[in-house]
Amino acid sequence: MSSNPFSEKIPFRKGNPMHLLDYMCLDEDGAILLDEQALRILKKIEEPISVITVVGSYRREKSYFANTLLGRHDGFKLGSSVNGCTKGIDIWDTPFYHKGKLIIDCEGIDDPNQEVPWANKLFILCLAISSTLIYNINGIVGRDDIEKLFLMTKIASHIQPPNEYQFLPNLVVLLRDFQLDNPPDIVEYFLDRLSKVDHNDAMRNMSTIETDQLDHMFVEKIEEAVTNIFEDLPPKYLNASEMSGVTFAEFLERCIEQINDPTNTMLSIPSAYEATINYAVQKAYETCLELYNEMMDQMNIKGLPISWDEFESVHNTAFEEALKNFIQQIIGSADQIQSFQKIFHDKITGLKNQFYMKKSTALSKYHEE
Ligand SMILES: Nc1nc2c(ncn2[C@@H]2O[C@H](COP(=O)(O)OP(=O)(O)OP(=O)(O)O)[C@@H](O)[C@H]2O)c(=O)[nH]1
Ligand SMILES: [Mg+2]
Repeated sequence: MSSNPFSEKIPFRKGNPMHLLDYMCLDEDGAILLDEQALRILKKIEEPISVITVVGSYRREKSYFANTLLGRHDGFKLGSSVNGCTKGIDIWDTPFYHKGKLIIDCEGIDDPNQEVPWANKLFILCLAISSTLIYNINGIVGRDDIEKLFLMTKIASHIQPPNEYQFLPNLVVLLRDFQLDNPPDIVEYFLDRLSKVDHNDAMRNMSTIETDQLDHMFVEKIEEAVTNIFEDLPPKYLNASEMSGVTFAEFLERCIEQINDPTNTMLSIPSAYEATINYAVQKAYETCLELYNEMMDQMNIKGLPISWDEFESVHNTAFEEALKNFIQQIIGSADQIQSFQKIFHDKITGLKNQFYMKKSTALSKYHEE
């Protein structure tokens, strides 16, 4: 895709927008459909992840702001008609995942053509998966916006939070196109003097606009807002553990499974956490025991017999490496982590005994020969 950087102060991120999920309207209940390819991309991210989601009313320049988070004018698709442009949820595909930052651009939540249950589900899902939720308001904060925010606090009551840990994301209220001199006391705001741009066409086509065509105050306020958002960006937590892309993808799937279940009236975060923890630990057992086996197999390749000291030293190195990987992959409470480690230790002892038998057989054969 063409690339139109925003300004030097916000790092330019390469990549492309990608569809993460869609809503499919069925008879009475709709279903959220996840894109498998996007899931695969998320599952490749092994680092801790932070998730910034831009939500708000439809046709209010949300996608444009999501682009500025990527240091660009273009990126997520912008729409110039009165109809909603972004549908479902999009993510930025590969750009700065190595630093674990995921930018999410959402469908507007009150498009008149939209199904009301979907708008609620979309907002519930965004609350559950974000570490920073940017609520985009355009113009002066009016009764409508206050009502919408109030409605959202009601929607949030459909989420059952975990008992011990803080769960809800950081909320950034982003006030756009504010035209008065004294802004209200609100966490984030910025002035937009786009009306000074000579041609209306420019505003209709913000993805190709050049930064020096924009009012410098607008650019400055965007830079300030973006910098503040990244400075205060928390990682996405699962209780006290940081989620990696792998665990985030699993958590997302479990949340969607619950939201899609028509018999479910609450999104239970503890149960989505539990399923995610189990998935992470099963995967960790699998990959780390395999790693141990591979490292121990080196003995056979090099050729038995070896001395018992050498055997212990190969085991110790393989065990340390496997344990290090295991600890990196598992998540959960301190008690859970301790019990997972104990089980892992027992499993490794079992495998060590098998290698011990192999070596003993090889040794006795050696002495017979
Ligand atoms: N006045 C003004 N127009 C803007 C601004 N940012 C983007 N636009 C233009 O507003 C139109 C809509 O922008 P989008 O970013 O697509 O809006 P959106 O909220 O993502 O829209 P949906 O995805 O349909 O809900 C586009 O034509 C943009 O070029 C801005 O800060 N001020
Ligand atoms: Mg959009």
